[in-house]
Amino acid sequence: MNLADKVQALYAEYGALKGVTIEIYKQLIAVSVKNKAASATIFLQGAQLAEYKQAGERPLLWLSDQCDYQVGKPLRGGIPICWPWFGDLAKNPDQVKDQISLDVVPAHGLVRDQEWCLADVKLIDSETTLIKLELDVQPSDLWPFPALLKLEVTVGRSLSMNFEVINTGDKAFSFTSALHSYFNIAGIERVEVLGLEGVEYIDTLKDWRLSCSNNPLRVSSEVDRIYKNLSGVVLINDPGFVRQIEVTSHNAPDLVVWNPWAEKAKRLSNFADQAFHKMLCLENAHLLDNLQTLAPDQSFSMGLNCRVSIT
Ligand code: TA6
Repeated sequence: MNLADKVQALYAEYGALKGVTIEIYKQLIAVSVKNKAASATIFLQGAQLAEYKQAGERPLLWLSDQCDYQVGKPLRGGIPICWPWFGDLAKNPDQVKDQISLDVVPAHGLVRDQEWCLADVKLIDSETTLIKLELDVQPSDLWPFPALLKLEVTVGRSLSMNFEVINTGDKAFSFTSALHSYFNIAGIERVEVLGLEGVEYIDTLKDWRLSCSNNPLRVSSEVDRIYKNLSGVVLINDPGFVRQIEVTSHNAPDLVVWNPWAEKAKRLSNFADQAFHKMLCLENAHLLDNLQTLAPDQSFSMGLNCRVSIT
């Protein structure tokens, strides 16, 4: 089915719902929803949430203005889904790595550039819209295990996401994954991240050494850390936008904090040289020793809840 036919079919199914529109961005299809509390846009490719905005607030998420919107190219920004491995496969546990026979594989797994199916859009009430997407993963040279992935996004007074993995095959498999959220901030130099004090982290920029700090995190150079086994709310305090972003997760014990800063920003695709001032990634995940293994018919889910509060 070509792009126009897909859009027509989606309109036939969901176009009558209040506040729901089906949109085309160059080669990609997106579903936008708007209700009394918030609005959001999610792309079928990668089930990638590109924007969430509470009514009367600035966008919660950062999205590059250099996105290509091309088939097979994940958007830079929003909330990409990283599965069945996070980051560089070579840095993943052997139990994950040894399942893949190919030498060259994409970073952050294989579902960011796949077109997911829009399984449902429901108006729960005047302030809450539920969007469901699914991906039926077929065995391939890249990943030999069948699986069904489900993403549920609740757009309301806060943003909730639940990512589920179901082993639909007859063999067990292991994976790591993350919801790779890019948050929209006024200026990285003035931002503080609260809630990580005293939490051990792996510093991937310092030979993956374990470290810990009792101070709120302030960013003044490239940061790429994996905070381990944390619980509770993490806050981005953003005085420039006079707001805080609250991020909580469920069943995702790890949190990656990433900003490329100036040098790495120049090497990133679809990323303006100075854009590092305007974004900060907090990525709810389960990585390394928190990898997951699913037997046939077993399922696993993790998720996040984010909201903006005015300071
Ligand atoms: O989340 C941290 C990270 O692994 C960084 O090291 C950087 O590579 C970032 O993800 C973005 O990865 P991408 O493949 O989307 O360019």
